This record gives sequence, structure tokens and C-alpha cells, in this order.
Amino acid sequence: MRILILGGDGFCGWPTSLHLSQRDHDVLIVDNFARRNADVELEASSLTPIAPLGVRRTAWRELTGREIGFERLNVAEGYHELVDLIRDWRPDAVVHFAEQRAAPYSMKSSWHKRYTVDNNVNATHNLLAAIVEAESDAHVVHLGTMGVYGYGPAPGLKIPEGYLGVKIEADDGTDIEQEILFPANPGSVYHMTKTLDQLLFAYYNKNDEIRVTDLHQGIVWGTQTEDTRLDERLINRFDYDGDYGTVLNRFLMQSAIGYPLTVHGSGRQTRAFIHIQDSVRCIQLAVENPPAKGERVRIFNQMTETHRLIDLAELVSRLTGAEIDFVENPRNEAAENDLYVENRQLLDLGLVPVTLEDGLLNEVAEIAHTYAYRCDPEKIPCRSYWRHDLHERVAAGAAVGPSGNGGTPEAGDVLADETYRVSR
Ligand code: USQ
Repeated sequence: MRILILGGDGFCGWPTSLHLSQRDHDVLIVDNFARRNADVELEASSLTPIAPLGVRRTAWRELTGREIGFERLNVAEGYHELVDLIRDWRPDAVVHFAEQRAAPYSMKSSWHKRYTVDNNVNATHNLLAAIVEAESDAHVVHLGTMGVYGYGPAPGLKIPEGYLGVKIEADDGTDIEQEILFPANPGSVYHMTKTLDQLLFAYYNKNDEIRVTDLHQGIVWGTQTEDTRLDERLINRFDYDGDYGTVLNRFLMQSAIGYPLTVHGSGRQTRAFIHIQDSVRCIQLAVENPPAKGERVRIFNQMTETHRLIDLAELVSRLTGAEIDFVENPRNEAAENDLYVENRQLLDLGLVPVTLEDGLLNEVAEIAHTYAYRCDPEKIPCRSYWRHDLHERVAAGAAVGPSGNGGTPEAGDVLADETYRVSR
């Protein structure tokens, strides 16, 4: 198949590009280096030394003889270039990762909120409109998030794969049965953009019969896949900073440098997880098993296990001897929740998950310890606050960071929109 990978230089996009290329698909990456530019803005960088995209592609060609193409394009802004690309290159599938993906980044200031909405919603809508205009039959495979369901559904309810069966009582007393999109309940501006994406997909699927698979992915952990491991020039990124680092990878890195594990609030929040190797395999399964023309948007829950954060912290602590630090939660989220998730469809397509129990120690040894010397502990505290009152308390000098390791944020951390209007 000919596969366009929008956002193919990022944490999920790069290993997906390699995995699909390895399976003899013809891969073309589209990227505007927004993720690398965010590192420049945040003065943070991947724990692992990521090579420039040109070096990555050359290394892949030298090792495997396979070519991965590249087009530099901002999908949210370069609509006409995108139409031309789809018309000329004629992809069978488009994998869409070209969105700002960090919840804390999306909540840093009103500039970041507006950037996340503009970028994500326009990127998705431009793609759908471009497929129609280019008269393409490409299957869209989108990286959505488990966060569209929210973390407060009724205890005991198993979250279905996208659609909820409902019964409504009509005026004449009869029952009307329907399947509707599971009610959206986003927990950040970033997560909200993914719920908006769902409506765009539903509309274009109904009106133009665009074939869409929306993958509601949990929190990805791990760094390397069998392909990125082949050569250090192919290594995948590993984010540990307070904006882009996700919880389990942060705990692994923190344990490697002797930094107390930063558990937000009670630690009784339950979240869904998946290893990066399983993530790329799920995308391959979705690409190779497209929905039929006219079929409604297909939704898979792309996760393999659920855990409470405190249980993860205790597991990492048992394996490594790390201390646990309960820090005041910078987010506005439920202190505690249950999470039961249906994920049959990907298992039925043949997914055999990498479990946390099997892979965790390997990850600590292979990545966190090897590259610990590259860590800047200053970048570890989360300095993005969900609510204005917390912003103001921090501005007034209240300690909201980790109790040790100099994590107390400073007044200057509260970024006003003005700052970004001037500096951008
Ligand atoms: N958390 C901690 N300590 C930390 C960092 C985070 O306790 O040092 C907590 C957060 O408060 C939250 C949970 O861990 O309760 C998850 O936070 P996260 O940063 O690992 O994940 P999240 O912000 O939800 O976003 C990530 C990805 C996003 C993806 C999402 C899947 O950045 O792209 O969509 O995971 S999901 O969480 O299932 O919605």
C-alpha cells in the first residue's frame, strides 16, 4: 500500500513509519517539525539523542535498502499543497498524527490553548476536505485518545469501542434504540480537540463516505521498537519534561536519576496504557484491515492494560528502590476513578500485547539508565496549571512542586498569553 504518515517525525509517527516500511508498504512522511520546535520553545529535549530526519532516513536506507519519502508541510495551514500531494501521490491510506499531543502543553497559557485548537482541528478538517477535493478513496487512520471518554464514567461501566447503545422513550411511550458516540468528556484543551475530531469524522463519513478508523489510544510507554533499535540513528524520542513527558516514562527516568517519583494528588487516578511496539502494530492492523465503503467510522480502543498511578509508582519503586513523592496536582481531574475498557477488536485482529510486567525493567536498563546523563532535572516539574486560581497561587509564591529536588515553580512560570503574542 501507499501510505502517507502525517506527523511521521514524532514519537508515534517515526516508529510507525519504520514498521510500515519494513512490511513493504510505500511510506511518505509529511511533517513540519512542530514537535522539534516545541523543544526549542520549552528549552527541553528528548532523553534519547534523536537524529535529524535526513539522517534517520539515510540510516534506514543503508540498513534495509528501503526508501522513506519526505514532504515538509504544515497540514493545518498548507491546504492546497496537501490537496496536490494527495492528488499526485494517490495514497491508499493516510495515518494522521499531525496534532499537538500534550495535555499540559495545551493548558500552559491561552496562546497554547488557541494554538492547540487551531492546529489540531484545522489539520483534521484540512485532511478530510482535501481527500474529497482530490477525489481520493484513501482510508484515514487517526490517532485519537482514550481521554475522549473522560475519567468519570459510572463505576462498573465497561467503556465500549466508541459507540454507546441507548434507549430513549418516545412521546407515544415506545422505546427508540440507537447507537451514539460515547458522550465526550475531555479533561484538557488537547483532549477536547480529539473529541471535536470525532464529529468531523462522523460528518465526512456520512456525507462523503470517507473511510475512517479512529484509534482511541491510551498512554504510551516505552521508547524503542524492533525497528528503531536497529541503529542509534533510528532511536525514538523519550520525553520526560513536565509538558511532554507521560507518566510512566517519567517515573522510569526519575528512578534512573534518583528523583522521587512525582505522583499527582492521591495517585488513585486510573489510566489505560499501551507499549509503543503494540501501538505501531495496532496501526498496521488498522491500515491493513480498512472499513468498507459506506461503513460508519470504525473505532478501536487502542490500549492493553489499566493501572492506578500509585500502583505504577509502587511497582517502579519496588524494581528500582525509588522514593515516591505525592505532589499537589497541577491538573483539574478526578482524584480517583475506575476504568474498565473494551478492547476486543484489536485483540481479535491478532494483537499480542507487551505487558508492563515483562517490559518495564528492560526499559529502565535500556533507555533510562543509558541516557540518564542527558537529563536536566530542572525540566522535570510540571509547571502547567489547569486552573487560574492555581496559577495565581503559584504567582504569589505558593509551593506546588515536588517537596524535594528544587521543584518549586516560580512566578515567571505562569505564562501569560501576552508573552506568547510578543515572542511568537
Ligand atoms: N501524572 C502524574 N505524575 C506525572 C505526570 C502525570 O501523576 O509526573 C498523572 C496525570 O495527572 C494524569 C496521568 O498521570 O492523571 C496521565 O498523565 P500523562 O501526562 O501521562 O497523560 P495525558 O496527559 O493523559 O496524555 C497522554 C498523551 C496524549 C494521549 C493520552 C492518552 O500525552 O497524547 O492522548 O496520554 S489518555 O491518557 O488515555 O487520554
